[in-house]
Amino acid sequence: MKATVRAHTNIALIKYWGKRDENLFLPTNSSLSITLDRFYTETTVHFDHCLSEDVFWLNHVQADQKETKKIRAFLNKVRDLTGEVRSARVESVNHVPTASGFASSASGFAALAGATVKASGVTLSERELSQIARQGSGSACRSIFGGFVEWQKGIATDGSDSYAVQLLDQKAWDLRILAIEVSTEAKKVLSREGMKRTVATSPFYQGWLKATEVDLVTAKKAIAQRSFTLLGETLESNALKMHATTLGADPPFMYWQSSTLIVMETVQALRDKGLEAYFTIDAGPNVKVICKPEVEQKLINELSRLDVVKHIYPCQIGPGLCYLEG
Ligand code: 2P0
Repeated sequence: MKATVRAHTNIALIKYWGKRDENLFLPTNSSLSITLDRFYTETTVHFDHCLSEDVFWLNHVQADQKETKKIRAFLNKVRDLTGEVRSARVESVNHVPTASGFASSASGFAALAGATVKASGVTLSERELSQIARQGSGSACRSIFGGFVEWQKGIATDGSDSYAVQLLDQKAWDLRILAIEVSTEAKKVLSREGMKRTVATSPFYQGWLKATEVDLVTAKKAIAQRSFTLLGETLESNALKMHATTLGADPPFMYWQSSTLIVMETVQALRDKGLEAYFTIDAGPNVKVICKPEVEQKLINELSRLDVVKHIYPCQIGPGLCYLEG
């Protein structure tokens, strides 16, 4: 059996930063994201009794042992659940700009979860799919859904209550996201390692956990009320707090570059002049700027004047999993 699924990337407005269980990918805090229309992964999974082991092709090239091992470990988790015994050929294509630093693990594991389950001939709820995708990469559990999505951390030790839920669908609130590329260099500290080090060593981590709980409540209220200012202030402050924890880690690290700071300062200066927009930053130097549709073009014009800006990708809010033919 064969299935092809498309899943879109997401960006967190309230960040996932830290695990309480690394094997099950259980987070220490709940997070909230929007799914993007622009960047996605398409994955085909074909279970074939002629194959003696799983094979993985990424962007039309056969992946190395290390990458294939990660995919195989994930397929094993799904096989345990569905009873599938055959090996699979997995073909994934990332429609994320090459080496842009925009993460594709969320869309990658969401698409893989959807295609593997479908190809096994099993029907699961979106909630169950979210729990499976989570075990490939935490943020992937949010990419099962479109629109505004909350990943509820849960408290159970087996992960049964840690999954994403949709807060608003794709069309409910038209906000725009500018993905601002300032660097295409590979990051020095991968997010998985970065969050682990922060949890273990940063004296600011307990403060982060407390504050982010409050931020989540505020962000959900802002979304329910469609209050852009409240949401923007909350998401910007939450991103800054996440990055503050990395400065306290041992050894300390920082995802920002000078170009990152220039974009951040410019967004704040434009806001002071009445162009309302807010930034967020993930585990890398690139910046995402959130705004309303009516200021999008003006903001693009202003930000593209900066020498440090290599590329701007305008995005809208995107859909959840799409099942494709073939
Ligand atoms: C997020 N990040 O909420 C946060 C903000 C990075 C900064 O989710 O170890 O690739 O695979 O669960 O999902 C990146 O972490 O980490 C991430 P794993 P993942 O989007």
